[in-house]
Amino acid sequence: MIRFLTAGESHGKALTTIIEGFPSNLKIGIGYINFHLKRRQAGYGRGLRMKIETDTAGILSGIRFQKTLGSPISLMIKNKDWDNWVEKMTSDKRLAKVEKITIPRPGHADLVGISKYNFDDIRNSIERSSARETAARVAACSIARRFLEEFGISIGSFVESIGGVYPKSNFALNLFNNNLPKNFTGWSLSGQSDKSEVKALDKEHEEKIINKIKLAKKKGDTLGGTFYVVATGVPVGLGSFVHYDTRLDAEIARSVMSINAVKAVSIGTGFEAAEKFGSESHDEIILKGNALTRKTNRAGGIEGGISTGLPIVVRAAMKPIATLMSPIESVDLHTMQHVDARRERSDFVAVPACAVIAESMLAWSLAKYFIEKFGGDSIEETKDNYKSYTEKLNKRINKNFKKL
Ligand code: EPS
Repeated sequence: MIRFLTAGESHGKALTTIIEGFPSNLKIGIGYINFHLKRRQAGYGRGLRMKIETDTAGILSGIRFQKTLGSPISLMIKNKDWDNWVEKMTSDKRLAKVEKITIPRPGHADLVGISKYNFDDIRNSIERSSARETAARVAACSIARRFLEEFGISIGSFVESIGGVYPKSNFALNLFNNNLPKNFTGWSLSGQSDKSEVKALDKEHEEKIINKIKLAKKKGDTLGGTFYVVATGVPVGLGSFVHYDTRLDAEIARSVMSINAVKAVSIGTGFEAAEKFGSESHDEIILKGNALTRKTNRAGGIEGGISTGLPIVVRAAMKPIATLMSPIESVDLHTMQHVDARRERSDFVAVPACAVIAESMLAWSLAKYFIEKFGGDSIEETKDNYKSYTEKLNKRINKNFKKL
């Protein structure tokens, strides 16, 4: 079983993470982790903070000569902004001049946080609920992503809409119709979308989105959006229908929904499937050579909670950032008067970053079920187990049914 924990406040000294359960001898260099950290920082519409930080991880344990040891891996990302926050965030005594925050921002964790944890300063809620934490997740999940690459599993994403601006032709249809370029991989999607400041797949769409973001900025407002995350090369058989908590779709929904500001997750055609006839929704089973597969992929690569071998297609929706420069109404908890919500430095849009984080969380969920199925203390052992299963899969089906 793999697991990870993250620790760290948004304006604290650093973020840290401990990752456990990966086999030994997996090759991974710090450059790989930092590459994905940099991807998470990109995107038109981010705030000033991203100009301060250049997220780079340091490896504290678990990796020697660029190979995992099988022991817990710990990583640290220092917050450059810490220098400006020492007095406000010190673990030592509060100085009298450090202001307490008393006006909660609607849509943020401010009010629920002080209610639940009995705080007298909203800063205590802001810090850990901040999406800064997702930097540590991306670092941790890059181990999972690297691991999956060893088995030809590739993950990428693109932004479908920001502020309701959709593309003229939606690439998602190609995914559902199984009408994909010959050497299509999940990563090839990111190869294309990473070239765009808003992770859009075409220039016209990008321009329209940027105009919408400019409008939001001008109004002191924020935007959310939708994005797709796709994994290719996933073998048949990850996850199971035997229990509610072993289904791959449920696992993925949980991990993507856990990302700050994500309010909806669907697999395959999702909500649209509910409007169709069964004959328009399901994927006909066909023979390709002597392998069984599906004509289309409306199911998004999962049937009965188990991966089908077709691309895993996840769509998610992120709500607009909750910190507004032209704020909506709130209550000052000190005076108990109606006031404008507090302005804080923040992003206007973070949907492209959210897509990268979702890639990471999807990598984690797939690695979790992959390791559960194939096990192994070293990567060599995992590969042997994987090979034996995949090579015999079709032979077993043929043999079992020929006997009838
Ligand atoms: C965030 C507020 C902003 C974002 C932050 C998430 O930070 P700050 O308050 O320091 O300006 O930039 O995101 C990150 C720091 C990051 O690394 O993604 C929030 O309130 O959630």
